[in-house]
Amino acid sequence: MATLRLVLGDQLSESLSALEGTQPDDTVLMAEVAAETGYVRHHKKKIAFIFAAMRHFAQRLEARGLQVRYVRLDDPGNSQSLEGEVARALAADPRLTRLVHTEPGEYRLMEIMKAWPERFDVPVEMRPDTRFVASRERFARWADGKKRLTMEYFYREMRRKTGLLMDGKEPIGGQWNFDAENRKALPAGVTIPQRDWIEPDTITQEVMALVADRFADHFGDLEPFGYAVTREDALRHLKWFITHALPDFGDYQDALKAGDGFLFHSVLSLYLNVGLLEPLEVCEAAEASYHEGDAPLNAVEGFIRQIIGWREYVRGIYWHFMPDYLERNALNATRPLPDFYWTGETDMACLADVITTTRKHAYAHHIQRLMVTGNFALLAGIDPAEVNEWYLLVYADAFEWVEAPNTHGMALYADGGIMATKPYAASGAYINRMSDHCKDCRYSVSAKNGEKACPFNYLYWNFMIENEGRLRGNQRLGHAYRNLDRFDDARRTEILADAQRFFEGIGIEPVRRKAS
Ligand code: FAD
Ligand code: DLZ
Repeated sequence: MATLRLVLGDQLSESLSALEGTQPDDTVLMAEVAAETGYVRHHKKKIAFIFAAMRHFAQRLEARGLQVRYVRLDDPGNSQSLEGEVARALAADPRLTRLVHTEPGEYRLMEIMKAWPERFDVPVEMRPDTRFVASRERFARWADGKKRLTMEYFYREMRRKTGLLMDGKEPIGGQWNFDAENRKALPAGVTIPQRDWIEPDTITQEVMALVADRFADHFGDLEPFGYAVTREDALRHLKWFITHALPDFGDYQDALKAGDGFLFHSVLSLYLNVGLLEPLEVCEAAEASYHEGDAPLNAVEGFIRQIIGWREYVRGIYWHFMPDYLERNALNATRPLPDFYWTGETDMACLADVITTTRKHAYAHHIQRLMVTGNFALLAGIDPAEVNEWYLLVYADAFEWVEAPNTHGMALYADGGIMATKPYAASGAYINRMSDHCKDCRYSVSAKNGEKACPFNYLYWNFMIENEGRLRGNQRLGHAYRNLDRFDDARRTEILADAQRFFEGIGIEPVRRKAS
C-alpha cells in the first residue's frame, strides 16, 4: 500500500507530521495552485518566497530519496486547486491507496479538507500540526472556564513547559517579563547592523520570472529579493540575528525609524511560518546567547516571549474562536480602506514610510503594523474585513491563523476585547515619542486641531467620541474619557469637523453604512 502525502506551501519542515513514516513507494505531493495564490492577491514577494521555498524543499526531499510529484503553476493539466491536485495524483497512480496530510493553518482550507474523507475513494488521515509548542487541545484546556484569556499567563505555562529561561520552577532573573525595559526610542548615533541578504539562485530566479509574468498587477516590489528560501539560509539568517541584532532587540523593540523597517528585529517570522525554522530551535539559540553572556536578559526574554508567548497564543485564539471571530465588528467600523494603503501616497510621514517599507519588503515590524497602519485603521473606523485582507496579502509572513488575531483583535479591537483589554488607540504624541517621523512631516504633531495638525491627534478624540457608547465603561479608558469630559462644546465640534474634513479629503466619507 503506497501513500500520497500532501505538503502545503507553509508546511516545509522535514519534521512535518504528514511525512512521518514515509515509505519508499510513497509519493509526496506539492502543488502551486491559483486557488492559493488568489484567495487574496498576495504581495509579489510573498508568492515568490513561497514558491521558491516550495521548489527548494521538493528538491531536498528528492535528495533524501523520496518520490515527489511537484506541480508547477503553469504545468499543463494543473487543476489549480489543492483538492483537484490530490484527485489528479490519486487518479494518475492507482498504487496510491491512502492520503495523509497535516492540518492546514487556515480555517478556509480546513473546511475544504474536512470533506476529503467523503470526497476521495481512499482513506484520508489528517494529522495535527506538531510544529507548535502548544497543541490546539492544550490551548483549549488552558482557555477552558477562564473569563479572560491573558497572554501573560499562557506564556508562563509555555515557559514552564519548555523550560526556557527557567531556574527550576522560577523564571531566570526573578521575573517573567522584562517588557518595561523594552520601550526605548532609538537614540541618535546607534548603529543599525547591515542585513545579510541572500542572492537568488537559479530556482528562485525562475520563480521570480514566473511571478513577474503572472502576478504583475499584484501589490508590491518583487526585486530586490534577498530572503532565504532554504533551511540552510534560514539558519544563516537566524545566526545573523543572534549575533548582530539580538543584543539590542529588547531595548529598541518598539522604536520606529524613518527608512528602516528592520532595525534590530529578527525578520524570522516568514521562515517560522512556512516551516523552514522551528520555534524551539530559534528560542534555544537566543537562550544560549544569554547564557554565553552575549545578549542581555531583557532582549532574550522579550524575544522568546514573542515566540512561545504571542505566536502560540494567537494561534490558540484563532482556532478557539473561529469562524465567529472574523464575523465580529465590535466597534461597528464601516469606512473603506483609504487608497494610500496601496500607493503610500499620503502626507502623513509615518504612514507613508511604513507602507513604502511594506511594498518594498513584504515586511514591517510589529510596532509599524500595530501603532502606525493598525492605529490609523482603528482610529479611522476602517471596516475590519478590508483591513484584514490588506494585512493578509501584504506581508510575506501572513497566514490567517496569525494575521487575524493580530489585526482583528489586537490592532482593531474588532473582537470586542478577547485579545486586548482596551483598544491600542494612540495620538501623534506616541509616534513622536517612538520615532523620528514627525520632524519631517508636513503635519505638526504639537497642533491638536486644524489643517496643519497631525491627523492622529484629532482622529484619536474623534474615535473616543464616535465610540463613547461602547467604550466609556472600559475602566482602562477612564483617563481618556475624563480628559474628553473637560473639552467644551467648541473643542468637540472642532474635532468632529477636522475628522470629517480629513475623511472626505482621503475619500472615505460618506461612510458606506452596514447593518450593525
Ligand atoms: P520579531 O520582532 O523579531 O519577533 C520575533 C518573532 O516573534 C517573530 O518572528 C514572530 O514569529 C513572533 N511574534 C512577534 N510578535 C508576534 C505576534 N504579535 N503574533 C505572533 N507572533 C509574533 N505576524 C506574523 O507572523 N504574521 C502575520 O500575518 C502578522 N500580522 C500582524 C498584523 C498586525 C496588525 C500586527 C500588529 C502584528 C502582526 N504580526 C504578524 C505579528 C508581528 O508583527 C510579526 O510577527 C513580526 O513583526 C514579524 O517580524 P520579525 O520576525 O522581525 O519579528
Ligand atoms: C500562501 C500560499 C500560496 C501563495 N500559494 C500556495 C500554493 O500554490 N500551494 C500551496 O500548497 N500553498 C500555497 N500557499 C500556502 C497556503 O495558502 C497555506 O498552506 C494555507 O493558507 C494554510 O495555511
